[in-house]
Amino acid sequence: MYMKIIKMHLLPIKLQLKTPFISNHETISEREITVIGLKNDAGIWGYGELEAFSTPYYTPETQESARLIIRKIIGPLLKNIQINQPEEITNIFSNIAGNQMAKAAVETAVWDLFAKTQKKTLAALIAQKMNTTYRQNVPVGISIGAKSTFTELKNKVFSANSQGYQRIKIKVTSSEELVIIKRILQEFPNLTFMIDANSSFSLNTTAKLAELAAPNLVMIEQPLRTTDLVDHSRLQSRIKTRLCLDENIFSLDDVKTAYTLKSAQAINLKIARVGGITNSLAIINFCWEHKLLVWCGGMLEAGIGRATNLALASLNGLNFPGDISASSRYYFKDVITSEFILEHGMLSVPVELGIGVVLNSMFQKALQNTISLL
Ligand code: OSB
Ligand code: MG
Repeated sequence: MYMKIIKMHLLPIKLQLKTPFISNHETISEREITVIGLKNDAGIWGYGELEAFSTPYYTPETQESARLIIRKIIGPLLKNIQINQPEEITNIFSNIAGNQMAKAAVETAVWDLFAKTQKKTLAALIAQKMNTTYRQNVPVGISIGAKSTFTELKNKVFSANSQGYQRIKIKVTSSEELVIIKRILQEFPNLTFMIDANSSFSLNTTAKLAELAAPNLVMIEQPLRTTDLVDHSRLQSRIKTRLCLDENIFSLDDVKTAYTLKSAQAINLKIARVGGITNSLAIINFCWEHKLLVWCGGMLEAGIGRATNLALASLNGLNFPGDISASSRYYFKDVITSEFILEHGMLSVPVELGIGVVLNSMFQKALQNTISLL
């Protein structure tokens, strides 16, 4: 039994963040996403979310560049093909260098569509592909933007903890901020912290990072340059705290290189950054085999991307709570009809088929009114 994709629609949407999100790369106040809608020959819709940012600071792609690639290159590859399994899509796209987020936007929509044709949730389908089980309630953490004073940060940490988030990630943009981080780690000895430098440090920061080691600091994410794995390896050999990689991981090959060089002990896995779910599952398998820790990251997704992440994060065997906060943390108005609500530090996986969320009627209408690119 195979399916054909007969329509592909793209809908760019801008969402206002409740509070600007500050990282070393940029300050984001408005999140632009693109919803991808695929319709198969049985009239079923699958949805994906294009997660590139408007600017090429976090990764090389942008919303506009990725939409161009989807329209001109990826869309035509879907024409008149028969799909038996969602993994086939990754092979169909394999001649396209890079452009992981463009590929992932379409590939995740195919997974959603496929799960719906199989009358399964995406979470159940992924668990089945991985020969393991999944959780109905997924432990999650929060990522707090950078550049707070000690008092501001203390209040944010207090608030995140009282909402129930199971671990707190703090963004840092310079080594000076580590003084504040150190005080926060001491102030909350019973909470679990990560820091994420988004490439703002260099090996000159080694001594300060070594001093930061504490039982409640479980990892330092992406301390060094986005293109580096060698200096990360040097840094990892000189400090006690485990390193985690984000920006330099675009593929399983990158994970293998990082593992071989001992550049990190953990991987922040983002479906969008590695080109989709099939690649994500291959990376998780590699990490499990080689005892690299792996967990599901986030990048300010709207409802469709959040639901897709949650399906992946529901897999039993991911090692840390995901960067998947409640819907209410980010946007005044999301693109889906339901809301992800935090309960006891967990989000529950939708029980409806596929990603289990529905585009709200205004956006669904707007999406269908765009011209199909197939
Ligand atoms: O580095 O993990 C990151 C957001 C945008 C871009 C990069 C990152 C992040 C986050 C936020 O840390 C995670 C989230 O809550 O979506
Ligand atoms: Mg990061």
